[in-house]
Amino acid sequence: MNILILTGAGVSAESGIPTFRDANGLWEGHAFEDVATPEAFARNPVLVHQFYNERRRRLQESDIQPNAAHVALAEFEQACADRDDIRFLLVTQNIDDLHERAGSQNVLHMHGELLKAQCLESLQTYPWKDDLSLETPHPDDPDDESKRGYLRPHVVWFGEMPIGLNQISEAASNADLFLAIGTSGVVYPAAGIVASTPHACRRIEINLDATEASSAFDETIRGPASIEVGKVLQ
Ligand code: BJW
Repeated sequence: MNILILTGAGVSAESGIPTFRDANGLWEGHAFEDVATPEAFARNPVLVHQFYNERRRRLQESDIQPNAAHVALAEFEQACADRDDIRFLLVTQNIDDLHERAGSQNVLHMHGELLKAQCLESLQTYPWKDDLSLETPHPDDPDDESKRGYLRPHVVWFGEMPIGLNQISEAASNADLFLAIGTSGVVYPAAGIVASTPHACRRIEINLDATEASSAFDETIRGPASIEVGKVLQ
């Protein structure tokens, strides 16, 4: 049995991390064109760094912790690992590390990771907990003044290619069970995964509300991820 799970911002909402498109969501205070495109970063890197610096700091505050949905997914992964007849892939659009903190071992972050920085020149990524700025020394060459400010947040902006698409596409086309949790289904290619699962696949959506993608699912469960994920995976 092949199981593919896709999570979105809704899975981390109950941990205190704002979603994008809900009331009080991240895009309410910012036009995404100003902070989440390569053009925005080229135009105003200070603003973009500030936006991600604030989110990186917030993610590391002590009240931000995995919730019961993250824990249920980690426990399910562990249960699958003990069985030869189940293949399991967890794909997240989230850039937080709450799946890992809950114990998930193998998470595909298709939109990148907030706690990593990427060198603009080599594309090499580095674990990163601190603020980034145009003055940040390059980790490979901290004394080279001319190589300051070469790091960007390791996140996938609009117009950029998401990470791991071949693996995701292979998992989708072989899936027997596809579960989408807490995602609005408006951002592609993630929103298109459900349509690329085979006819016989069982497709379940867990979300507080109906989404643009709901009609593509066989079952839609309305409720908070922290309660519904554990019930479905029991
Ligand atoms: C709960 C809950 C609780 C709340 N319990 N539920 C026209 C048509 C088709 C595509 C395009 C188009 N024009 C442009 C495009 C492409 C574009 C796109 O999709 N745009 C659309 C907006 C139209 N996509 C791209 O550019 C992507 N790249 C690309 O396409 O490359 C080319 C290519 C790819 C493949 C093949 C060939 C070519 C890149 C997209 C990158 C997205 N980046 C962001 C920012 C990442 C960094 C950051 O965090 O700042 O990723 S945008 C943002 O949206 C973030 C998220 O991962 C992503 C999805 O959001 P998500 O997770 O769904 O959150 P919300 O807020 O939207 O929804 C939360 C949901 O949870 C809601 O439904 C709530 O109800 C629910 N919820 N609490 C359960 N407790």
